[in-house]
Amino acid sequence: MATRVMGVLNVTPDSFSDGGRWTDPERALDRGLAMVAEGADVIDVGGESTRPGAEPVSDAEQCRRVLPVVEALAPQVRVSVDTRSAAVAEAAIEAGATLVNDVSASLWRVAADAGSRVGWVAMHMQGEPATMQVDPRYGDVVSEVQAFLVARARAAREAGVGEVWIDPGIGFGKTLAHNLALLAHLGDLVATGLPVLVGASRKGFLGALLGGAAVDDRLEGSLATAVWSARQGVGMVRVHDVAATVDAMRLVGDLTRAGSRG
Ligand code: PMM
Repeated sequence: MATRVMGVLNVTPDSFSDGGRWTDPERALDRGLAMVAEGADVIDVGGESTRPGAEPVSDAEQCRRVLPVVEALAPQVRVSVDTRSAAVAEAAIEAGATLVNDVSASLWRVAADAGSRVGWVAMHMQGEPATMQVDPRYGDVVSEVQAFLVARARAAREAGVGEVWIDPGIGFGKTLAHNLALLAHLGDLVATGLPVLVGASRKGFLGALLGGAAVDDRLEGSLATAVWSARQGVGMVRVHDVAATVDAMRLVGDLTRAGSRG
């Protein structure tokens, strides 16, 4: 199946890439609809930045930021809510979200209680955003992340969640080498049979690999990573640059089909 595209919509003053740009609900709605027109399958609405060093945001403030946007977008497109808070996830589901994008991998009961129309994304993170990049360590990052995600997915399935995604959490308590190892071995995650989500768009490791490129100058790296992920069998990529990602993935998909003679 074709890899789906999740468009990032951070309704925050301080996210590393789009922070402060979509804090007005009307502008956020316009941005969400523009990403739908560009080919996004899901819009991921978040009210708390989880960039390295970020401080937690209260439930009330997250709700104030995300609920109007979720409510306005949900009739037009599938909406996910990017939160670590059960209360915010519940309120967003009430407002129309049907996917809980959970960087804490702990909210599966919220999805289970919401019934079969709501899915759950379990993302791996070592530590907490405030300190996760200080000194991340693993024995074998690929097998540790995979074991964690498979265990969380099993717990969610047992609780009754029908749709469970796993995400290696690029940049969440990981060095450059950890991120590269996880991306190089995405096939291992895909081989679990669980649908895999990857969010690498504009992240810091791309800046490092691209000679210190600033956040807005990481498009080539973001596209290369999205295409790579799709070719490894990843089911969804979480991106800021939807139109360019859709084009790049379609082009490589066409090439792949043209090259298969079977
Ligand atoms: N990355 C960010 C936020 N939420 N959710 C998932 N599932 N996977 C990710 O990699 C991920 C995420 C941080 O990026 P942002 O500040 O651009 O939203």
